[in-house]
Amino acid sequence: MTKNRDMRGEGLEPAAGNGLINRRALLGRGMMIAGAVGTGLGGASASAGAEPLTEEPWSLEFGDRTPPYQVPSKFEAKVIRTLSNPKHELRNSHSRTPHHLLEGITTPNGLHFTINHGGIPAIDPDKHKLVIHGLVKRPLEFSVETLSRYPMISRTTFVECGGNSAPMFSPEPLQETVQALHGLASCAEWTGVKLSTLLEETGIDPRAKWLIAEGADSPRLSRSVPMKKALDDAMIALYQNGERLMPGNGYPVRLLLPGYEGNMNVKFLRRLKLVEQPAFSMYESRTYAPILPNGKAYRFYFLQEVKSFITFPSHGHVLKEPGLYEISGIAYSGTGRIEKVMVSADSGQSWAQAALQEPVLSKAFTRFRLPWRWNGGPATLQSRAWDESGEVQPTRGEFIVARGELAKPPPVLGFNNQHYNSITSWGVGSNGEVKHVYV
Ligand SMILES: Nc1nc2c(c(=O)[nH]1)N[C@H]1C(S)=C(S)[C@@H](COP(=O)(O)O)O[C@H]1N2
Ligand SMILES: [Mo]
Repeated sequence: MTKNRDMRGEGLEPAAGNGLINRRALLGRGMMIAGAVGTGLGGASASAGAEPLTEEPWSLEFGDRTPPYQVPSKFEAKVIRTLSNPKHELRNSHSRTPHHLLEGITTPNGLHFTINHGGIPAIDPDKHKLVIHGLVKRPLEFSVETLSRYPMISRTTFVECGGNSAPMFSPEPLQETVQALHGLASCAEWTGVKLSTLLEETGIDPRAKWLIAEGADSPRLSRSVPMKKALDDAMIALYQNGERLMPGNGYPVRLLLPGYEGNMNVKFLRRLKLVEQPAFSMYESRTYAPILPNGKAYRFYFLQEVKSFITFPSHGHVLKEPGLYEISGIAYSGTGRIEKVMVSADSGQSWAQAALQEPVLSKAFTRFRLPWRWNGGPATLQSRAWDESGEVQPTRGEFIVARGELAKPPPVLGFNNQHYNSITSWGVGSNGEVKHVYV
């Protein structure tokens, strides 16, 4: 906590020159962003005499039918996930969340990112079973129906792939959207049964220190989870934002480990085996054991550490004219709540504290906002987050020294391109275009 207080940044309130506006200074002032209606002046004067259109450019005939399950407006057709394997070749498939086109903290189910290493299995929930066995007093088999009869909880939490933001290891900043850079993280309200509730039913042999979670998809993806996490906030999720899990997100049952590496959140969950030693499965020992510049590798890297990025404005957006904009972005930490987000518009020379939108939930996306007056000149926008444990997002300089850039050629075994949680910088040009830059 002392560390946190030191880094609080008193005295870092809006500095002169960078155009960041203290929220309080805005209260009581008109913002005058809307164009005046019908005055023909094109300015931002009060729109006295403004009237709605009398003839809409769309048909006023009786409108469309009401579908049993509604989907977004056809005018939102660009708000979609990007796919790494659109031809469905027999390899892994990623779909990425379009953060630059979304708001708030909830990722709609159709836009939640997915990674599936062996396609999406078509599991009949009436036939699916979850078995808990190994070092337990009573091995038990649960159907989806019996699981649904235990006391449930809902929890809003993010899931993030350990490989999210891997393009940030590139020695040159890639001109990509926040979707391409950071789209392997999403946040939803998950509902299900606490794993500790089920472990009370089976009983735990005191020798059990780990459990091995296994999926019912073709790779039988499996990961080792410390018992401490299993008994803390691990959850067997059945619902996602109020409806049953999406097929790509683990239907009908998934393991949810709030704040832990995406890969450990085993989907299509069929088995939990309590054991004394971790399994050292392929995904934990090869794929998700990042190699460091000194040649050593992490044995386990469970935590998704404190991170933030600006979603507006970001690459792909164009600012039409100088004036007032709201910088908006997402911050999160696998450790707990977000404590503070600082924003800079001048490459980190001065910083202002962003407003955190309520609710600020533990291990969930937190929306931050800060008004910014763009004067039409070049600006470099950055965000930096602190969590309640006092951890702070490292600067890019600090991060690259510790973790390295992408090796050329890439290493044969393992990757040094995981768990990037440093700062993202967006350069706004005088033409209003936004570039990805390194500072
Ligand atoms: N059974 C199974 N579980 C899995 C996977 C998988 O392919 N099969 N992918 C993992 C990976 S790599 C990640 S990052 C997360 C992604 O969760 P999501 O697809 O719900 O976003 O699920 C993990 N759980
Ligand atoms: Mo992942």
